[in-house]
Amino acid sequence: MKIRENRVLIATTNLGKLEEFKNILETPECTFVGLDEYPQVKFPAEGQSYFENARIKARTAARQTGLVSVADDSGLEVLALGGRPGPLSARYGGPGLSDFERSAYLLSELETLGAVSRLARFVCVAALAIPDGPSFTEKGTCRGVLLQEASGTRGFGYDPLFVPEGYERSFAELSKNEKNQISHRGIALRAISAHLRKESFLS
Ligand code: ITT
Repeated sequence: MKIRENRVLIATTNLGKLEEFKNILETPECTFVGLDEYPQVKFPAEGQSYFENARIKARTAARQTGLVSVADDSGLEVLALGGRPGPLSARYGGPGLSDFERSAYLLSELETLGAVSRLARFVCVAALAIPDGPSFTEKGTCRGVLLQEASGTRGFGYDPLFVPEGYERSFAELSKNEKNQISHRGIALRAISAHLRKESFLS
């Protein structure tokens, strides 16, 4: 199986993720393109598990474009909330909320519960799909604690709330490279990159 023109489609509608995918996967052998070049791709509704969702996103994009495609399904798991919001992170608190409003909703929920523990982790399952070929999935996690209030302006989603273990700054206060070195997405995508670089996939 050869990668056509070495083009690899990053199948995400989340611009924060897209930028991280490009930085983490960057390799001279491949040209990475986004869904802006393939607006016709239609994704089915998401299921309940990271693995199922990631595989479906990558396989759907590969089938509909004929390109090798990568995607992820990710989320924030909060110990005091029994692992919520988890795979529902993007929609937590209801549709139409901004990242800031979603984070505020999560904080207010912890406050209402009087939660003592602030432990949380990010989870990312990344998937690589080869058209008419195999798929691969890889998981990455990053443990940390949640702040009492948002801090920092970089990144996306819940980044301003999350301080990774061993750090005193939130993901939104770290540089892109610092975050990508230790993040759930960095870990999962570097493992996916190893599959992508396998000689048999490159022309
Ligand atoms: P695509 O399905 O199009 O990729 P999405 O944002 O809907 O976009 P997910 O269903 O995987 O993707 O939801 C992941 C959500 O988890 C994301 O929207 C954020 O709210 C949160 N999240 C995941 N990784 C994150 C990170 O690195 N920093 C902050 N929040 C993150």
